[in-house]
Amino acid sequence: MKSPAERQTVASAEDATLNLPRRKALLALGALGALGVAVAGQARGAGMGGMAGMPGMGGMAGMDMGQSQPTAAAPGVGVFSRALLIPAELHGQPRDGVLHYALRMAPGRSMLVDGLQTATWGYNGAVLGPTLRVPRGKAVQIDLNNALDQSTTLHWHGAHVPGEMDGGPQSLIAPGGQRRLHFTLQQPAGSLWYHPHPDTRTGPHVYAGLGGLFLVDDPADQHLGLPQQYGVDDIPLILQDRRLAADGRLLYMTRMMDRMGMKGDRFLVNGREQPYWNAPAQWVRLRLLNAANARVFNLAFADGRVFHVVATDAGLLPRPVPVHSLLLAPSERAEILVDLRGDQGKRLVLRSDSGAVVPDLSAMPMDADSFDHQGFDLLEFRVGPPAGTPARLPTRMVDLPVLRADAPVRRFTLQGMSGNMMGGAMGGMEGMGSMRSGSQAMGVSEVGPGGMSLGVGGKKLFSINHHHMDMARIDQRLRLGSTEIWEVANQGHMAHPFHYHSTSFQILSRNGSPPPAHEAGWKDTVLVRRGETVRLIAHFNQQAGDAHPFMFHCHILEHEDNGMMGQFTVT
Ligand SMILES: [Cu+2]
Repeated sequence: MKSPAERQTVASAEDATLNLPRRKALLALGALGALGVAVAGQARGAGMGGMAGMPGMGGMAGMDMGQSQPTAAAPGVGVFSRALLIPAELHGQPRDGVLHYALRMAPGRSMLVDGLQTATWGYNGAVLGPTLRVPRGKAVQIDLNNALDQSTTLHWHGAHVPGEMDGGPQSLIAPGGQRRLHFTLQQPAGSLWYHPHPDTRTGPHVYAGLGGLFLVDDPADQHLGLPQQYGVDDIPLILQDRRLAADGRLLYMTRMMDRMGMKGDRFLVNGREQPYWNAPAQWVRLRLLNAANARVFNLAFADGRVFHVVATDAGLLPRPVPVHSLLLAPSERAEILVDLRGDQGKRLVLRSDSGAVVPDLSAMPMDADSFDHQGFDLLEFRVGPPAGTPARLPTRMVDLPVLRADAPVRRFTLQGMSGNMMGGAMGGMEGMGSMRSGSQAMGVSEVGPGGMSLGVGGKKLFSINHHHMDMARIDQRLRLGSTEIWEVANQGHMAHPFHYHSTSFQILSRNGSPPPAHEAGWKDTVLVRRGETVRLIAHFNQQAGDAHPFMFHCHILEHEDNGMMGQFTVT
């Protein structure tokens, strides 16, 4: 068996030799693919299809609001020219009974797309970050170091930590600044993640490349027989989309419809476009993270095979749930088991069957692009011989406690962008190219990596309970130790992934019915479809005062950055 490092070396050598002829063919295919998409959009224009068919909107799909920036050709069909990268694991260094970790945010250069250099930001590297392994019940110390040219924060998404350690918008780290965190996690094993959370700038900071996985490990779960050889049969898949200029620069908020949520036409897994994975012919565990700013993935295998959901956002399910497809909204995670025992020598493709779900998720043409209406490939499995100790599919995993509320139901309503707001939003886009003065004079950069726009966050476009985010206002005050039901009703025309900090919840109901079995576990993000009302229950045992409150917000980052967030204390 090769170590992950050796496998990576082999992959690089293959890249160097394989890619040239393949790339040329794909560029040609890409141009054809783009043409096909445009035609399909027009054909569907009479219904809910692409904007190309909307009166007066025909030219908008290709319209850049700032500089004229031709984008690189973008096939939805898999490229599969380079091997999947597995993020390095970061285990804490034990010292004085505490596990020590260090993360440094810094600029770098990455080859997200084969053959193109892209300026990006990353943690301890050029893009994304290492996979932190944090054992349950162990004291940790984490040193953060900001080597970027602007302020940011680092939030532990899904972690049960106090407000002061949570990395919310109040916890800014200045350029060149540092911050030391201490906490001990007392929560089930789960696949959490970390990402920036500055007020009005979370979207561009994540888009620039910042984000990584953060696994809570619990020895109690290691006897279940689940695949747990990291990088061999237990692999993280960080799913994202990006739009690039022809010269490789990241394009952010350059089109009118980006305001509804930034979506790209290049599909990345662990920071590489549509890679392949040399998978072993055995049960494999995929830790899926939707780290896209706005796009919902409807994951499925091209051959339609069944796979088994074993974990939701923040913990294992009572038992595996077989499915043919799995909806994953921004910031949701799932762990799935796939049986590759009979597939040696075969190639399989993991893709998003987006078109199957778009009617549930959006009603307006601006909400969905051609990839939402059709689908796209993500990762090719090249199944080779088994490796290491084969694992199995467990029959039972964990017991979930039944929570009982001890406070009145707390109600939230979600409002999307209305027709008249749209006009305002578009007005806002026009000024984008010229808003580069202000804080630049104070030595704080107003652009992202490679000159990437930071967008126009801070507009009052999306709201919760008809309030827009205000750092100076506490929206909800909770009692420490309480167990509360939160009811979230979507009054808008598109689906919103609702997330709150400091705890994990269980979904009690969707429109009055129990959630599907694959959602009946610990979660921290829930997709609320248009017209839907969900009820969630959680225990609040982490403290947060007015200086460092917790956030509740939509996890479409451009919605969060433009008002769809609120603050709560737990005291
Ligand atoms: Cu939203």
